[in-house]
Amino acid sequence: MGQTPTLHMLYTCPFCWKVRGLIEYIGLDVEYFSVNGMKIKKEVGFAGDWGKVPVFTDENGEYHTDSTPLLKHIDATYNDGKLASLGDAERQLQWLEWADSKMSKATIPILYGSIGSALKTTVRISQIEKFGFFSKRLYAWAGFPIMWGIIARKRVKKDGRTPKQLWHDLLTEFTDEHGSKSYFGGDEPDLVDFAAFGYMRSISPFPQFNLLEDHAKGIAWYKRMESSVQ
Ligand SMILES: N[C@@H](CCC(=O)N[C@@H](CS)C(=O)NCC(=O)O)C(=O)O
Repeated sequence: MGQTPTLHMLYTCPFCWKVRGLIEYIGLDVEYFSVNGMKIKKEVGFAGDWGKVPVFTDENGEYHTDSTPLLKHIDATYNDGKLASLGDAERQLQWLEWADSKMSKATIPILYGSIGSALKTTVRISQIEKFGFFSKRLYAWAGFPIMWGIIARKRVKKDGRTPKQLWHDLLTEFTDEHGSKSYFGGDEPDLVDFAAFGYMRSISPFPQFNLLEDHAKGIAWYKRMESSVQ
Protein backbone atom coordinates (compact mmCIF):
# COMPACT_ATOMS: atom_id res chain seq x y z
CA MET A 1 0.00 0.00 0.00
CA GLY A 2 2.59 2.59 1.10
CA GLN A 3 1.83 6.23 1.73
CA THR A 4 -1.06 8.31 0.39
CA PRO A 5 0.05 9.98 -2.86
CA THR A 6 0.47 13.76 -2.69
CA LEU A 7 0.23 16.61 -5.15
CA HIS A 8 2.20 19.75 -4.45
CA MET A 9 0.43 22.57 -6.21
CA LEU A 10 -0.33 26.25 -6.41
CA TYR A 11 -4.01 27.07 -6.31
CA THR A 12 -3.76 29.37 -9.31
CA CYS A 13 -1.45 27.19 -11.43
CA PRO A 14 -3.12 25.92 -14.63
CA PHE A 15 -0.69 22.98 -14.94
CA CYS A 16 -1.66 21.83 -11.45
CA TRP A 17 -5.36 21.95 -12.29
CA LYS A 18 -4.83 19.74 -15.34
CA VAL A 19 -3.55 17.01 -13.07
CA ARG A 20 -5.96 17.63 -10.22
CA GLY A 21 -8.98 17.34 -12.53
CA LEU A 22 -7.87 13.89 -13.68
CA ILE A 23 -7.20 12.79 -10.09
CA GLU A 24 -10.69 13.90 -9.10
CA TYR A 25 -12.24 12.22 -12.15
CA ILE A 26 -10.74 8.81 -11.42
CA GLY A 27 -11.38 9.23 -7.68
CA LEU A 28 -7.78 8.69 -6.62
CA ASP A 29 -7.09 9.39 -2.94
CA VAL A 30 -4.48 12.15 -3.00
CA GLU A 31 -3.42 14.69 -0.40
CA TYR A 32 -2.98 18.21 -1.77
CA PHE A 33 -0.24 20.53 -0.56
CA SER A 34 -0.45 24.21 -1.43
CA VAL A 35 3.03 25.60 -1.78
CA ASN A 36 4.08 29.18 -1.04
CA GLY A 37 4.30 30.85 -4.45
CA MET A 38 7.35 32.83 -3.38
CA LYS A 39 9.23 29.70 -2.32
CA ILE A 40 8.34 27.08 -4.93
CA LYS A 41 11.92 25.92 -5.51
CA LYS A 42 12.47 25.33 -1.82
CA GLU A 43 9.12 23.68 -1.17
CA VAL A 44 9.53 21.15 -3.97
CA GLY A 45 13.27 20.84 -3.36
CA PHE A 46 12.71 17.12 -2.67
CA ALA A 47 12.06 16.69 -6.41
CA GLY A 48 15.58 17.66 -7.43
CA ASP A 49 16.29 20.61 -9.72
CA TRP A 50 12.85 20.75 -11.34
CA GLY A 51 11.70 23.59 -9.08
CA LYS A 52 8.12 23.80 -10.40
CA VAL A 53 4.64 22.64 -9.48
CA PRO A 54 2.82 20.31 -9.92
CA VAL A 55 4.86 17.53 -8.31
CA PHE A 56 3.11 14.22 -7.75
CA THR A 57 4.59 11.87 -5.14
CA ASP A 58 3.30 8.31 -5.41
CA GLU A 59 2.60 5.68 -2.73
CA ASN A 60 6.25 4.54 -2.87
CA GLY A 61 7.56 8.05 -2.28
CA GLU A 62 8.71 8.46 -5.90
CA TYR A 63 8.06 11.85 -7.43
CA HIS A 64 6.79 12.67 -10.93
CA THR A 65 6.80 16.07 -12.62
CA ASP A 66 5.52 17.99 -15.65
CA SER A 67 1.77 18.10 -16.09
CA THR A 68 1.25 16.38 -19.45
CA PRO A 69 3.59 13.44 -18.72
CA LEU A 70 1.85 13.36 -15.32
CA LEU A 71 -1.60 13.08 -16.91
CA LYS A 72 -0.36 10.11 -18.93
CA HIS A 73 1.39 8.54 -15.94
CA ILE A 74 -1.63 8.81 -13.62
CA ASP A 75 -4.00 7.46 -16.26
CA ALA A 76 -1.64 4.56 -17.04
CA THR A 77 -0.90 3.67 -13.40
CA TYR A 78 -4.25 4.18 -11.69
CA ASN A 79 -6.81 3.97 -14.48
CA ASP A 80 -5.55 1.15 -16.75
CA GLY A 81 -4.65 3.76 -19.37
CA LYS A 82 -8.36 4.05 -20.25
CA LEU A 83 -8.25 7.72 -21.21
CA ALA A 84 -5.13 7.38 -23.34
CA SER A 85 -6.79 4.56 -25.25
CA LEU A 86 -9.93 6.55 -26.11
CA GLY A 87 -9.97 7.35 -29.83
CA ASP A 88 -7.09 8.06 -32.16
CA ALA A 89 -3.71 8.28 -30.37
CA GLU A 90 -2.13 10.60 -32.92
CA ARG A 91 -5.06 13.05 -32.70
CA GLN A 92 -4.85 13.02 -28.92
CA LEU A 93 -1.12 13.74 -28.97
CA GLN A 94 -1.55 16.57 -31.44
CA TRP A 95 -4.28 18.23 -29.37
CA LEU A 96 -2.39 17.80 -26.11
CA GLU A 97 0.33 19.85 -27.78
CA TRP A 98 -2.29 22.31 -28.98
CA ALA A 99 -3.55 22.81 -25.41
CA ASP A 100 -0.03 23.14 -24.01
CA SER A 101 1.09 25.62 -26.63
CA LYS A 102 -2.10 27.63 -27.35
CA MET A 103 -4.29 27.52 -24.25
CA SER A 104 -1.37 27.77 -21.86
CA LYS A 105 -0.39 31.06 -23.49
CA ALA A 106 -3.89 32.49 -23.18
CA THR A 107 -4.10 32.41 -19.39
CA ILE A 108 -1.65 35.25 -18.68
CA PRO A 109 -3.26 37.74 -21.12
CA ILE A 110 -6.74 37.25 -19.67
CA LEU A 111 -5.47 37.55 -16.09
CA TYR A 112 -2.92 40.33 -16.54
CA GLY A 113 -3.56 41.82 -19.99
CA SER A 114 -4.66 45.25 -18.74
CA ILE A 115 -3.78 47.14 -15.62
CA GLY A 116 -7.29 46.69 -14.21
CA SER A 117 -7.34 42.94 -14.70
CA ALA A 118 -3.77 42.60 -13.42
CA LEU A 119 -4.73 44.34 -10.21
CA LYS A 120 -7.86 42.24 -9.75
CA THR A 121 -5.84 39.09 -10.35
CA THR A 122 -3.03 39.83 -7.93
CA VAL A 123 -5.39 40.90 -5.17
CA ARG A 124 -7.35 37.67 -5.64
CA ILE A 125 -4.15 35.60 -5.68
CA SER A 126 -3.00 37.18 -2.46
CA GLN A 127 -6.31 36.09 -0.92
CA ILE A 128 -6.33 32.48 -2.06
CA GLU A 129 -2.69 31.38 -2.19
CA LYS A 130 -0.53 30.56 0.77
CA PHE A 131 1.89 33.40 1.52
CA GLY A 132 3.75 34.76 4.50
CA PHE A 133 2.26 37.90 6.09
CA PHE A 134 4.65 40.33 4.43
CA SER A 135 5.08 38.57 1.13
CA LYS A 136 1.29 38.57 0.70
CA ARG A 137 1.11 42.36 0.81
CA LEU A 138 4.23 42.77 -1.23
CA TYR A 139 2.84 40.44 -3.88
CA ALA A 140 -0.53 42.18 -4.11
CA TRP A 141 0.96 45.59 -4.70
CA ALA A 142 4.23 44.86 -6.45
CA GLY A 143 3.24 41.73 -8.34
CA PHE A 144 0.68 43.19 -10.67
CA PRO A 145 2.66 45.92 -12.45
CA ILE A 146 5.51 43.47 -12.96
CA MET A 147 3.31 40.81 -14.51
CA TRP A 148 1.33 43.37 -16.45
CA GLY A 149 4.27 45.38 -17.71
CA ILE A 150 6.59 42.64 -18.69
CA ILE A 151 4.79 39.58 -19.88
CA ALA A 152 1.13 40.17 -20.54
CA ARG A 153 1.24 43.40 -22.47
CA LYS A 154 3.88 42.03 -24.80
CA ARG A 155 1.78 38.93 -25.47
CA VAL A 156 -1.46 40.81 -26.06
CA LYS A 157 0.27 43.19 -28.45
CA LYS A 158 1.97 40.40 -30.36
CA ASP A 159 -1.27 38.44 -30.76
CA GLY A 160 -3.30 41.47 -31.81
CA ARG A 161 -6.58 40.13 -30.41
CA THR A 162 -8.16 41.07 -27.11
CA PRO A 163 -7.57 38.39 -24.43
CA LYS A 164 -11.30 37.65 -24.55
CA GLN A 165 -11.30 37.17 -28.34
CA LEU A 166 -8.27 34.93 -28.07
CA TRP A 167 -10.09 32.68 -25.58
CA HIS A 168 -13.26 32.65 -27.66
CA ASP A 169 -11.30 31.61 -30.75
CA LEU A 170 -9.58 28.83 -28.83
CA LEU A 171 -12.86 27.59 -27.35
CA THR A 172 -14.47 27.61 -30.80
CA GLU A 173 -11.56 25.70 -32.32
CA PHE A 174 -11.63 23.21 -29.45
CA THR A 175 -15.37 22.60 -29.26
CA ASP A 176 -15.69 22.39 -33.07
CA GLU A 177 -13.31 19.45 -32.85
CA HIS A 178 -15.83 17.65 -30.59
CA GLY A 179 -18.22 17.38 -33.55
CA SER A 180 -21.57 16.15 -32.29
CA LYS A 181 -20.03 14.66 -29.14
CA SER A 182 -20.02 16.04 -25.60
CA TYR A 183 -16.25 15.92 -25.15
CA PHE A 184 -13.06 15.94 -27.17
CA GLY A 185 -12.76 12.28 -26.13
CA GLY A 186 -16.28 11.49 -27.45
CA ASP A 187 -18.98 10.47 -25.00
CA GLU A 188 -16.45 10.68 -22.16
CA PRO A 189 -13.58 13.06 -21.48
CA ASP A 190 -10.03 12.03 -22.37
CA LEU A 191 -6.61 13.49 -21.49
CA VAL A 192 -7.06 16.42 -23.87
CA ASP A 193 -10.31 17.38 -22.12
CA PHE A 194 -8.47 17.40 -18.79
CA ALA A 195 -5.63 19.49 -20.17
CA ALA A 196 -8.01 22.12 -21.58
CA PHE A 197 -10.23 21.96 -18.49
CA GLY A 198 -7.22 22.66 -16.25
CA TYR A 199 -6.25 25.78 -18.18
CA MET A 200 -9.78 27.12 -18.08
CA ARG A 201 -10.43 26.12 -14.48
CA SER A 202 -7.36 28.02 -13.27
CA ILE A 203 -9.11 31.22 -14.38
CA SER A 204 -12.38 30.36 -12.60
CA PRO A 205 -11.52 32.03 -9.23
CA PHE A 206 -11.00 35.36 -11.00
CA PRO A 207 -13.59 37.94 -12.09
CA GLN A 208 -12.31 37.72 -15.70
CA PHE A 209 -13.83 34.24 -15.93
CA ASN A 210 -17.09 35.93 -16.91
CA LEU A 211 -15.42 36.84 -20.24
CA LEU A 212 -15.25 33.13 -21.03
CA GLU A 213 -18.71 32.36 -19.72
CA ASP A 214 -20.45 33.92 -22.70
CA HIS A 215 -18.90 31.38 -25.08
CA ALA A 216 -21.98 29.14 -25.18
CA LYS A 217 -20.42 25.89 -26.43
CA GLY A 218 -17.26 26.40 -24.38
CA ILE A 219 -19.07 26.96 -21.12
CA ALA A 220 -21.48 24.09 -21.77
CA TRP A 221 -18.47 21.75 -22.17
CA TYR A 222 -16.82 23.31 -19.08
CA LYS A 223 -19.93 22.65 -16.98
CA ARG A 224 -20.04 19.04 -18.18
CA MET A 225 -16.38 18.66 -17.15
CA GLU A 226 -17.12 20.28 -13.81
CA SER A 227 -19.92 17.83 -13.06
CA SER A 228 -17.75 14.89 -14.16
CA VAL A 229 -15.20 15.64 -11.40
CA GLN A 230 -17.71 16.13 -8.59
N1 LIG B 1 5.72 22.34 -18.09
C1 LIG B 1 5.40 22.42 -16.68
C2 LIG B 1 5.24 23.85 -16.25
C3 LIG B 1 5.03 24.00 -14.76
C4 LIG B 1 5.17 25.44 -14.29
O1 LIG B 1 5.69 26.31 -15.03
N2 LIG B 1 4.68 25.73 -13.09
C5 LIG B 1 4.81 27.06 -12.52
C6 LIG B 1 3.59 27.44 -11.72
S1 LIG B 1 2.17 27.76 -12.74
C7 LIG B 1 6.00 27.07 -11.57
O2 LIG B 1 6.08 26.23 -10.71
N3 LIG B 1 6.90 28.00 -11.76
C8 LIG B 1 8.03 28.17 -10.86
C9 LIG B 1 9.27 28.55 -11.60
O3 LIG B 1 9.30 28.42 -12.84
O4 LIG B 1 10.19 28.99 -10.92
C10 LIG B 1 4.12 21.62 -16.44
O5 LIG B 1 3.33 21.48 -17.39
O6 LIG B 1 3.93 21.08 -15.35
